Amino acid sequence: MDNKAIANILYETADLLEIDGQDSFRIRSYRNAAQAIENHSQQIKEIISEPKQVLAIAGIGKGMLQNLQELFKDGQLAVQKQLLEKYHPSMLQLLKIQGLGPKTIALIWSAYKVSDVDGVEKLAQEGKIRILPRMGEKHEAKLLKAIADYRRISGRFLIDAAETEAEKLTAYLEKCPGIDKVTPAGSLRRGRESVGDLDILVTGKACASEQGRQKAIAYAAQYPPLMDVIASGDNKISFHVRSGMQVDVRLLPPESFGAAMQYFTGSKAHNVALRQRALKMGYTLNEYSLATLEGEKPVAGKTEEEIYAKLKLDCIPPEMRENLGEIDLAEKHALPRLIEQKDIQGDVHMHTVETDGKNTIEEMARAAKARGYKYMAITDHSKNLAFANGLDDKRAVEHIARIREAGKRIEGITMFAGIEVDILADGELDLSDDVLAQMDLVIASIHTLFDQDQTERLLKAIENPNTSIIGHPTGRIQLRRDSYRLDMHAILAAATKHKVAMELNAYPDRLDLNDVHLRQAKQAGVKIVINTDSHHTSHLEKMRYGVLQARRAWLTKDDVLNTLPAQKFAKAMKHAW
Ligand code: DGT
Ligand code: CA
Ligand code: CA
Ligand code: ZN
Repeated sequence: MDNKAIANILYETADLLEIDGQDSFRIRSYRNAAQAIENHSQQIKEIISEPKQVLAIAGIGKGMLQNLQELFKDGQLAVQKQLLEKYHPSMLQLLKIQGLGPKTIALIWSAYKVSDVDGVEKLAQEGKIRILPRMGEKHEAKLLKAIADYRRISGRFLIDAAETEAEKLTAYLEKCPGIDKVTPAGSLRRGRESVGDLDILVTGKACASEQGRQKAIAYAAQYPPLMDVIASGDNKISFHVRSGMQVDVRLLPPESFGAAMQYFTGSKAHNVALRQRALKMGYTLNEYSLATLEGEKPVAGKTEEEIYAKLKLDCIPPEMRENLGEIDLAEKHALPRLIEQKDIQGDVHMHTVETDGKNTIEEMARAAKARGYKYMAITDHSKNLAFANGLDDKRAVEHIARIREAGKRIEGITMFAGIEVDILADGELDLSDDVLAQMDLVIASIHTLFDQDQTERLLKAIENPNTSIIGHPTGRIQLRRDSYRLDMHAILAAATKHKVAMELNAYPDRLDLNDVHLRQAKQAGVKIVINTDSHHTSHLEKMRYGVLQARRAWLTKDDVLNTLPAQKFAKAMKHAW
């Protein structure tokens, strides 16, 4: 259980206590502890056995320490469990609806004893919400819209959330006797930016007999975060976990594991194309094996590699399996050598306590160095972002001096002084040319006025000779806010002309440019920089989601500037590549 997971449980418990009408002091103690843990740089799991260290965290007292100890011992909190039993686990889903807080949920519960999304929607449709105290027609209409929005996005989860769920469930299933391999397949394995449901494949000798499978399925049904079973069969169980995510667990005998990996990794389009190829070659392909058409004699099934090999194909990386021409390339032994995490030499978009980051220059530098990077850049916000305490010219110059000074002190990593400067309404940059020219690199980003078409603004920013990179170029926040309007072709053409790089923001809720845009960029000859946009040392590891996205777009090392050595990279930031 990492700090984020602990914080989530504490936040949820606080919400449930509020629904239950408990005293505000107690509720606040849970929220404060959640916030402290979320922002704590050290993992609680590493210090839980040393109470003094846990108590040293501001916002955590003796009572909360006991809660944390219980959480690590039992995997859950008794108080939370009791409250979920008293109301219903579906309460947690209601809390995820925008604008529907614990107070309103408590009100609805006390009047109608309803605690699920469908039920609340029905009440609103029947005009039964508006008649509650402090509510009205406006509230009711807003609630209906919020439920519709929730439905639209709640079907999907961000890749990091899906990965965390998959890791927890995998660790649990691996402990089942007779199971020796548990692997996620589906869209998660293909590295998609969001995931609909989890597909978990399980194999081992337990999967070879009916009795063994029954035991394994019964074991899976005991998974503590399981909320409700959707379906359960001889070799499959589907259920929801507490986050609302659906999980499909499938049991396969070892001789079919490769065929199942291939089939359930997908995509569907890739599978259809592959099956057609198999048929042409006199085979049939399904989730159990590749077999001869005549006599149905299996010729491959244990591993994916042998299936692709029998079909006379190089093994295709999961991120490429979308039927976009990858099968032709595999046949010609011409698959690209996709970029890998180890190719990344530096991370050049991150914030510090000087604006809205949580760590100092020094802490960020040491964390980047610990990841093995050769270089990094500090790029705090500019003054237009007032709520983030953005830098004006004077503070920016002082900050550059501090970054350069830290760079001298910290050996083994090159530190670039940069800025994430706001692109203003008219496309001008938020700091003076003279200050921007002193930077090693300048990331220009849009953070305001999302409703208008951004093409002119971005073109103007690209033409500014100080701009090195356009940050998170579409402005989308996945599952919350769509991209602003922009003419991507025009922007990419200008970026090529002015040798301005485009960012692939690796932070899981951004991940823009997306795969389609990245392919367009490559075609237009635009170079990419993959950055985490870290606001905390713990965010630096999000780099791998950016790398996955780049792989989905078939990018190689040569397409990405922060695979270059430091000196060459520095030149590229001044339009020389
Ligand atoms: P998701 O869950 O929406 O993020 O996307 P996937 O790709 O994980 O899709 P899912 O969970 O419906 O199915 C997992 C894989 O199973 C899918 O990628 C390919 C395979 N599959 C599912 N349905 C079919 C089908 O009708 N035909 C074929 N050939 N494969 C299928
Ligand atoms: Ca899936
Ligand atoms: Ca599925
Ligand atoms: Zn930004």
